[in-house]
Amino acid sequence: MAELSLHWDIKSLLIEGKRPFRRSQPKNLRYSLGTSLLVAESMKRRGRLYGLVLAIAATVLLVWPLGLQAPAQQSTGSAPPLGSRVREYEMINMPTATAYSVYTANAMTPHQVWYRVYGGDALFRQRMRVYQENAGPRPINQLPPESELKEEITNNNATRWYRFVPEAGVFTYYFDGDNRLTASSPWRDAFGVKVKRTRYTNGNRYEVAFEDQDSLDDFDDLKLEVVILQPV
Ligand SMILES: [Ca+2]
Ligand SMILES: [Ca+2]
Repeated sequence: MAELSLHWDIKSLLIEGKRPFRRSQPKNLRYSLGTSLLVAESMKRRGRLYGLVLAIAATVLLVWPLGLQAPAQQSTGSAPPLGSRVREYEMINMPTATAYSVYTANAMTPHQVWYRVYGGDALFRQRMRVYQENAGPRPINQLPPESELKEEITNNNATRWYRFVPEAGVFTYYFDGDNRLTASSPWRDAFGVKVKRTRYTNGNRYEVAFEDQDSLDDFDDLKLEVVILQPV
C-alpha cells in the first residue's frame, strides 16, 4: 500500500512537478520519507545555489577585463582645440541624405573626431546615432552594422563635446539623424541634411543640420557640430 502510494506520488512529481508526501500518506511513512526527502531536496537546492554562484563568478571574470578597457569616447566640457581658421566653404544642401559621414585615409598623421549636439528647433522627437568604422565610406545613406554604433542621443538638447580616441589610417565616422512623431512611434530617417564646412590649420569643422519634414522647410531640427583634428 505504501509502496503503491509512493510510486503514485513520484509519478505525480514527474508529471506535475509537485512535491510528494504532502498528503494521502500513512502518517509515520510520510514523516520518515518526508524527512529524508527534505534533506535530499535541501542538498539539491544547495547544489543549485553553488552552481548559480559559480556561474555568476564566471560571468564576472569574463566581463571584468572588458569593463577595465578605456572607453571608446569621452565627454568633455572643453571645445576641440582648433587652430586658426583658414577657409569657410559654401553651405551644401543634400535633400535626399539621411546621414553625413566624415572620412580620412591618412595612415601617417593621427586624427581625432569630436562632436556634439548643439540644439534644434523641432516639433518631432530627434535622435542622433554615431558610428565609427575602420573602413572607407559606404554608398550614400548606407550605415555600418549596429556593432559599429558608438553613441545614441535621443533628443536634440545641447550636449557636451564627445571625443573619440585618436586613430590613424582609414576611418569613416557616420552621423545619422532620425526623428519620430510620438514617444511610441518608430524612428524614421531624416529627409535631408545641410552641411557647412570650415577648414582650420589643424583640421575641419562641420556644422550639420537635419530636416524632419519632407517639405524640407528649414533644416534646423537637429543640429550637430563635428570636428576632425589632424594633426591631433
Ligand atoms: Ca537613420
Ligand atoms: Ca524642419
